[in-house]
Amino acid sequence: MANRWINTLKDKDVTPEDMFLNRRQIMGGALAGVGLAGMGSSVSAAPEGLEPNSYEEITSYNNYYEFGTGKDDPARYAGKLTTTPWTVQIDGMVDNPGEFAFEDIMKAMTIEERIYKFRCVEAWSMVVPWNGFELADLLNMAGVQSGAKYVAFETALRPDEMPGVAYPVLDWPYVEGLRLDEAMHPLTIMATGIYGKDIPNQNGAPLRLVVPWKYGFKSIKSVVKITLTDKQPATSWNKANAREYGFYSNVNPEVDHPRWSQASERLIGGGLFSKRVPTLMFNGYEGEVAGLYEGMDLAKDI
Ligand SMILES: Nc1nc2c(c(=O)[nH]1)N[C@H]1C(S)=C(S)[C@@H](COP(=O)(O)O)O[C@H]1N2
Ligand SMILES: [Mo]
Repeated sequence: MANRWINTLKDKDVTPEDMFLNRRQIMGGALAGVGLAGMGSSVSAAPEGLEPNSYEEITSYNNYYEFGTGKDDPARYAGKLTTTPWTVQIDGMVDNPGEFAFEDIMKAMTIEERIYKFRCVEAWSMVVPWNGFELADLLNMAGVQSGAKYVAFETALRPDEMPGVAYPVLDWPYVEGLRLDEAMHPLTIMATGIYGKDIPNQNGAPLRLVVPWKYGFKSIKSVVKITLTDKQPATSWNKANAREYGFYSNVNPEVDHPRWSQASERLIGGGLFSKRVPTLMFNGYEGEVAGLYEGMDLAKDI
């Protein structure tokens, strides 16, 4: 599958900046004291007291309802998911639509490590060292047309490999969406690895969205389709319960879930010493992303 836009980036000149950006690691400004602004000049380390979770923790406590609703179901059952070959269809309002092989996307993209806090709407969180590429790079290669305003995502639907889809917990396939400016934000990545290894099936192999300032369910796994559109896309959890789950779903300690508080969260890990910490606005990425929502009422546009 040769495609013009895939080849274009592969052949581009590598500048010293690219080399630096390959190594950059980002934590939220409020967490690391270094945000996007600091990115050009220094590489931030994980802040004291907020070490990345272990590989074991990140890959054994999961939400991936296509494999069951228990936290250990994905690790148990997602091994059945066939991830090679894998293609991603990119369509809608783009100049270069097509069905792209995962390996070709990987060859074209710059893979970096991003250490992000990950906050589930269920009020638990982890710190994950992802490997991946900026979604903006992929969208730019697809050539986003001027009328596009949103990006819709879809997960694979394989009844033979996914025991959970036999149950109508959600309206399968799992779908998600972002506003175009959110999708193009440099913090928004497609993750393809964890701790430098290929991302395990239970975490969304071979590629999944990661939007660190939003509740975890926005970070849709095992993506097979990306569609540029001028209409706000439907999203799985919003379809399931619009009162509890909005389109934006930005992490916000001041807006509680109708059934529980979002003011604090349980940091996974540490066994008995697993601690509760205050939840930060936009999960600690307020400095980077608050501007996207200027003028919006975040208590209303949940
Ligand atoms: N396709 C799909 N994507 C999904 C989910 C899912 O059930 N199906 N769960 C979401 C939820 S609720 C969370 S918290 C994260 C969990 O990601 P992790 O298991 O890598 O921590 O994936 C999100 N992406
Ligand atoms: Mo979640």
